[in-house]
Amino acid sequence: MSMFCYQCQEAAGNEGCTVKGVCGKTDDVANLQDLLVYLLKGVSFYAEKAKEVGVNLDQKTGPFIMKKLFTTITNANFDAERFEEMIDEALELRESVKNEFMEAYKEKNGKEYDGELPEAATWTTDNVDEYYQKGEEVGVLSTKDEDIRSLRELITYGVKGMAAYADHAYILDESDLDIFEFMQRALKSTLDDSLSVDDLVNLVMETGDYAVQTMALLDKANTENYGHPEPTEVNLGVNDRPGILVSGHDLKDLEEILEQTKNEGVDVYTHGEMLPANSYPAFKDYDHFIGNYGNSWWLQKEEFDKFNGPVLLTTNCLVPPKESYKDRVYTTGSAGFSGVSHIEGRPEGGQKDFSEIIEHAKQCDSPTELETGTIPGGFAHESVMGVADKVIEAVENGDIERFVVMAGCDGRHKTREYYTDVAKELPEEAVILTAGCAKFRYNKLDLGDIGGIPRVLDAGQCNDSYSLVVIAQKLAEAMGVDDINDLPISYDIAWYEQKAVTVLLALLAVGVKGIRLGPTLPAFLSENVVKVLVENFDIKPIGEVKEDVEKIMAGE
Ligand code: SF4
Ligand code: SF3
Repeated sequence: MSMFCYQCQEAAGNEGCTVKGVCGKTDDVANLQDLLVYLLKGVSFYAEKAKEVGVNLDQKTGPFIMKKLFTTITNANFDAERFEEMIDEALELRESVKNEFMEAYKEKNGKEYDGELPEAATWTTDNVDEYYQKGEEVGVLSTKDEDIRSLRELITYGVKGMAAYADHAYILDESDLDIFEFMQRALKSTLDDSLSVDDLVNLVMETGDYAVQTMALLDKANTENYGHPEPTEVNLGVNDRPGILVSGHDLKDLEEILEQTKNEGVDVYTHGEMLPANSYPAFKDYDHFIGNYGNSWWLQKEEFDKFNGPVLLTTNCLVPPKESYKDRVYTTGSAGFSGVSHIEGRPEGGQKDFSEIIEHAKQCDSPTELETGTIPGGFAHESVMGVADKVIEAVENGDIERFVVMAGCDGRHKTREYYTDVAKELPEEAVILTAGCAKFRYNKLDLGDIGGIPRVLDAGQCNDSYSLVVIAQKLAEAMGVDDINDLPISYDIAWYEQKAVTVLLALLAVGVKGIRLGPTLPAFLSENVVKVLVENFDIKPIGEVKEDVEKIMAGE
């Protein structure tokens, strides 16, 4: 076995990728990612120990841990060289926080620290070649007990998704030291052999609480910077000028691309998870912001080929590019791929320099049209609550019988046709609430509306699942319902990568019960951990379409 990864829904055989990732991740990159995460746990160890002797290093360690964790989520970064550099940096930072802790300890206690140190806090080498071997040793399977391993990984993946959302907020100048503190405490806890299954279950629940806090922070950052999303008909067609296609989740990158392409004779389009950007007031002012091109991430091989111009991946999900368009792919931020141009970070107080992409676009043909027409978007909490009276009236007079939350991710597997079929099978009295790229399985079906309310209400990106929580809470308040589980809302969630794990834990944290999860339950959940989730939260796997729809409509 040369690697082991089971962090996403497409893990080989729903057990784990052991030779190469289904996502395209090589064993080298997988092992380097495992070593990086291990060292981040070592950094977290010292940062948390330092607090015990009165030194808070979170400003220094928090952002570092957040940014590096983000690069290890599925389909973000495939570049071994970048991981080698990040490991160098992690070793350097760990050394520096170790020294700060040791000095503070000595000063406070009048003697050298002689407590235990986990290996993640001590292992080091000068030889880059050893990174690969070490990564293989310290990965997922290094925890032997299956339940402890399952809980440690569940926590780690929840924190990875949290890191991604926290980073988006951070880029927009919103941060919260509590979140950094929790991320470190959680990572440090995964090194602690004295913690029981119960301790770790409690930490899983706490991860959910902090997931809610992080998503709320990002919601604040997005809406304060770009306004509240408003109901919008998003154009699916193309113009006849060359274009730049922006994918991923980073709104700041999109903003800077739009600014830098003004009057350049180049248009800008969104792909995948960037689609919701079309509904933000701040971006609507740009005449050369044309609309959305294509569908969800896994279709990029065909769609990027046809786009003809440069494509910028601001985050996941990147599929290893085909030679036919590889020279037109650019990455930035957490994203990376060996041999693909990477746009460097933002200088203090300045903008990223996208001139290379803009000049490239000018040499390209305009995009080949894939489709025409529009799709509705922009139904985040503010716009849905703006029509709350109408919604409540429709519920009270029976026009709306049920809301079905179908948020989450999309993926390659044929089994995901389930979500298209459920959308088609749901009766006309059901409204789908969605967020994340899961929506591409049904957002172009013509499902009509209920008294002007579209039957697919798209709140935005996966992080905007927070909006769906706010909508549920506000509806409960307006309808005088104490428990959100008493609302006519069901949850039929699709997951793929670790941000969906974060979203799932957030939903559990706000008390949602009876979630259907598919297309498969995570490979990283052991039988006993599944039992805990079933007993406490009535989580269930998806079943047959017709039967599930009947149960959903019956509130089961
Ligand atoms: Fe396999 Fe998913 Fe890990 Fe990629 S991220 S190696 S597909 S489990
Ligand atoms: Fe999609 Fe990757 Fe998860 Fe943000 S873009 S939802 S899969």
